[in-house]
Amino acid sequence: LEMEQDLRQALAQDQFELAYQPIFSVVTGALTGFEALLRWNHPRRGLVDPSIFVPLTEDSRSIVEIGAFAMRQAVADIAALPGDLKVAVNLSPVQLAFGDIIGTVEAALRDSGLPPERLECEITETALFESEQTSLAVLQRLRDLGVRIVLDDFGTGYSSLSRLRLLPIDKIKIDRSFVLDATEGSASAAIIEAVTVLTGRLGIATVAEGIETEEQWALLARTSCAEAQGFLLGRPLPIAEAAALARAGA
Ligand code: G
Ligand code: G
Ligand code: MN
Ligand code: NA
Repeated sequence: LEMEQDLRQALAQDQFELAYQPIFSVVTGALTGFEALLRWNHPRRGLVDPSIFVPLTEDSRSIVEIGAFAMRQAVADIAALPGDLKVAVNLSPVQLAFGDIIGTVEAALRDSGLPPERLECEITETALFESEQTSLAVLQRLRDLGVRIVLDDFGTGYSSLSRLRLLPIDKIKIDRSFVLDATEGSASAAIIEAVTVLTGRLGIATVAEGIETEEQWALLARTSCAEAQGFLLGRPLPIAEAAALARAGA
């Protein structure tokens, strides 16, 4: 309750910031972009993790305004970097249902000059299935702008592979639970391999998350997965450090 009260002033008091986790090409090892991750810099508690405060902001619907801030900031930050790096921004289903996400994205792209194809909107599989009709219509309109749609945490929800072709998505992010168990010859490794082949046939790209060991990275290189992120490759970084990484790769 105390946290909910504090959250009400957090946006006005500039307490939100973004961390940028680098994403790399599995094939070339080159930096391809960043996932923007929200952080709440609480005056007494310090950095509060989104898994704790995002659900609270969804209940009060303040995620609509906070999410709009994150979208504008992330798009502006990445547009200012050298090269043609992409930025992935997480969207709450509450933003799809109640906010003017289309207007927010249009304004963010217009004000920053970022080409729409360099913006990826991540939505979790579970969220998509919960409020399907509204979400699908909004995702389709985002896609009409030229923005890419990524299905986050893929494999943890009600994934039906055959339904993939019906969803307006460009990429799936293979959940870290598969990567965690992906040792040579494991079932998880077989699933990653099969999913990347199948999505490839459907024209859907793949990114794997949660790469923590050299073994997982090497194993991924033998699948058709195009991109990867994880603590082995790079932690979420403040924008200044993300910019340094971008300049080094440019
Ligand atoms: O950064 P971390 O791994 O702690 O993120 C935890 C969760 O918070 C992830 O599921 C991530 O998708 C979510 N998250 C991070 N940033 C945002 C954001 O800007 N908006 C929404 N809706 N969720 C976010
Ligand atoms: O649900 P979503 O994919 O948006 O969550 C992203 C979260 O995953 C971020 O909070 C980030 O800190 C976390 N994350 C990124 N890489 C790794 C990793 O290699 N291992 C673990 N355990 N978490 C990771
Ligand atoms: Mn994500
Ligand atoms: Na995820």
